[in-house]
Amino acid sequence: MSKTTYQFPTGFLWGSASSGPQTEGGADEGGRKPSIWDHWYSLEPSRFHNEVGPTNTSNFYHQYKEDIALMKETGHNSFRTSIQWSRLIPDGIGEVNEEAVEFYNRVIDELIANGIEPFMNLFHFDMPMAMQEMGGWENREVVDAFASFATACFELFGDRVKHWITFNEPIVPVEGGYMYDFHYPNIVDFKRAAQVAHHTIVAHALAVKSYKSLDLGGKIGTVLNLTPFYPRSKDNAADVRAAHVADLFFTRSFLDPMLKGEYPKELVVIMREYDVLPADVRDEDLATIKENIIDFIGLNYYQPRRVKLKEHAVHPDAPFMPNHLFDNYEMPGRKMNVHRGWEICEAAIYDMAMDIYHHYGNIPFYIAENGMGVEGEEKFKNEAGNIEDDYRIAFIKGHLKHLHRAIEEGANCFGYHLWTFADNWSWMNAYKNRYGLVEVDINDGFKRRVKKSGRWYKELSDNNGFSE
Ligand code: BGP
Repeated sequence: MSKTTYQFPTGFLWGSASSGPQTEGGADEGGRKPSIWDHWYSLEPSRFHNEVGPTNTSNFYHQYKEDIALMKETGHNSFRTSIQWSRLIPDGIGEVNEEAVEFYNRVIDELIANGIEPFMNLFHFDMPMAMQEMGGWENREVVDAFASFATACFELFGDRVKHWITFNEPIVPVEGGYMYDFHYPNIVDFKRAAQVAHHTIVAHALAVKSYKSLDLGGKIGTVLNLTPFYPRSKDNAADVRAAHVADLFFTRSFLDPMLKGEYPKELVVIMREYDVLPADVRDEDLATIKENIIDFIGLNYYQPRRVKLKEHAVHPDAPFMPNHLFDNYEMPGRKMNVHRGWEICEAAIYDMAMDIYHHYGNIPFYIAENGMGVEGEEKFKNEAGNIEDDYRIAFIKGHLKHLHRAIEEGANCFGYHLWTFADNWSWMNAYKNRYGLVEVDINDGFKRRVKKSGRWYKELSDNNGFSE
């Protein structure tokens, strides 16, 4: 059988994504103060897998040089991490921590010296505790404090960092913290969730405004998790409507204000009907959102969501949630990542790319996260002790084929970042699911060992594609 070659555009970015809180460790070092994660772990350690908390994570704070060398070895020409607000401005507002400035300067300079383009994100679920004590995203003063933090980052590092990201998956703290009880402050109240979402979007727009006013010659974007929604039956109007409503709540809610400058009107109508619109939305907020559109977008994709019409009644006293308007649907025979319990649907990456192409002016985008989490990955070690993760290589190839198809049809994609470079701490899941190109042994001094996928990723990047 003849081989097909998947060649990507010249200058395509290959790399991976991670975040400060998930990799740095050193939570109590260098003048950092607690974020909501340190605080929540101190209250309820049992809610974290194997009670592993955020204090040490993967020791990047000390091992960043070794890690950056390994990034080079695994073919990275770009890499995303985040600046921890709780490290740079430990009280959220006020003094900049000089030790943090030195640390992030060293990381950025080391990346550039190794030919790796830094992508810097400003918020990866990590609200400083001092800000949460003031009400977190429910309080407008926190919105302004974030804008000041963003400006400080641009001024300190913007001479070298040319790709900025305001937020990673901003809907996740809304879901986790105010709807579904998997982030601190564990509130279950959709109207407050909507307020948090709105303030997050204003904070994002203010950061974009600040960046553009500084004229530093780089680009600013955001990273959204755009899980596509598919109806159980394309021929059933109620199923199609259910998928549309779910998509309004979970996709268009952030995508439209960030790329089109306004909230979807249909979503506003539904939220008004259920009396869950945020209490405080000002004309000046809407103007700020309208005037500050991003330059590019990062798309995170792991799994699709399938929905059907609401078939089961909701208890009349249950707090309103969007899934009162649809039910989840499990497609029989779906392809699974059995280790993580997530569906694998590679073609969805094509649908996401074409959505941006058709409905958002074909704005430049990159895949900012995609990856395969595996629990108990040690069982795939060979005799030499190296993890042979052929399943991860197959996963990446499967998605790249569909991304390649979208690019051939005109999608404006400039890169692919895998989640993640080296195994890292993942919130409540701690070290349960391993995603790295590089293994991190948390029981043996955070020792790194390149997996088979890491070696393959180098070939992929060197060849700017692959053949099969
Ligand atoms: C994404 C987040 C990452 C990371 C990843 C894996 O949504 O942006 O921070 O945690 O998911 O998650 P998990 O370990 O739950 O599989």
